[in-house]
Amino acid sequence: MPVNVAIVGPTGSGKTTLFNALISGRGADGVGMVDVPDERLDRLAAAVKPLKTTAAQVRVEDTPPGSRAQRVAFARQADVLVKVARCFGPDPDPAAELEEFALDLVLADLASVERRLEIVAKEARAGKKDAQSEHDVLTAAKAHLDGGKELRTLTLESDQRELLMGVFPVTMKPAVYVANSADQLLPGGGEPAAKVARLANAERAPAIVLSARLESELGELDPAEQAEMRAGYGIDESGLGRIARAVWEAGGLITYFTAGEPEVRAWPCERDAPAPIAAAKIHTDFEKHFIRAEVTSVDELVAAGSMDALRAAGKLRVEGREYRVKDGDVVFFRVGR
Ligand SMILES: Nc1nc2c(ncn2[C@@H]2O[C@H](COP(=O)(O)OP(=O)(O)OP(=O)(O)O)[C@@H](O)[C@H]2O)c(=O)[nH]1
Ligand SMILES: [Mg+2]
Repeated sequence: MPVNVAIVGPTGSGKTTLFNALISGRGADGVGMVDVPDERLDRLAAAVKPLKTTAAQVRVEDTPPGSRAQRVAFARQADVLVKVARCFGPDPDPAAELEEFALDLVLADLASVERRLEIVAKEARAGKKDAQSEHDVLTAAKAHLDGGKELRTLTLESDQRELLMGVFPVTMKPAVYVANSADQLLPGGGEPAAKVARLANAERAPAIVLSARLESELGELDPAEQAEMRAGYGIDESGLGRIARAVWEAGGLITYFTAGEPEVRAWPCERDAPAPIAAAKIHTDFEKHFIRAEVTSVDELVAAGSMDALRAAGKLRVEGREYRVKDGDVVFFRVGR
């Protein structure tokens, strides 16, 4: 399943420009599927020469025009938020604009938390099991939101987190910050981008500096021209590549690979997922029928040329149900039926 990314942020910050640059023509009506660039996948494909190569995908969606409430509702359905801030044009004040935008999300969460709190308060008085601990978490969340802060910055134990997830808070979603910078301030982005970075650091979220307009212009060029023009701006990777890596980091994702002759493929997976859960990304039945995982690395596979060659040489590691699949693993899942 693709990762769902919503492009959100203040009005006129360049969301649609960035969206168009990211999808470069492969999408419509504000929704596009994007292949995540990954040099490891390219190396695997070059070594294995499969019939088909399939990249990990993100589903990118642009904020549709609408009211503030509609914009909040839109942000709710995403896995990861990409928050675009205006760092170009006259008097950019990205910190103030991002805070104002965040406030809409904070108010929406406050409403959900307060609604739930009313119910849980009654349950707690009636002595219902677990109601008191939920009441405590909601009260802490309410105080945090009352202070104008997003729930992402509230420190919680994992069981408390779980309880709070019950109200589907939008300010707890992982976020990536994009400082949409004026060309002449690239690659660093200057003072406006520094403000965005400070906001992002405060909540340990990744921040990226790019120019959405430049990225969309680059999309028109062939790869060699793109690379040359990027180098002229001191940029060494596409905006898409950098955003994808940040989305993976913020969303707690890793990529593992499968490498057969029919298909070489990259699979997004939650970090620290046990092997059967990782296998279920390929097919839901794989979780139940999981027998073992045969594991190697991209470099080993590229050197050997195929999984079969590694297996014959006894160089595939055999791992069981408890194994946590790692970023960059190349895996063959043995499943029963
Ligand atoms: N100089 C410069 N202008 C940009 C850049 N990105 C967007 N713009 C301009 O900013 C204006 C708004 O861009 P949009 O992409 O429509 O912004 P938006 O966030 O989608 O706007 P809304 O959907 O109305 O909230 C347009 O005139 C863009 O051309 C950029 O990187 N540099
Ligand atoms: Mg727009």
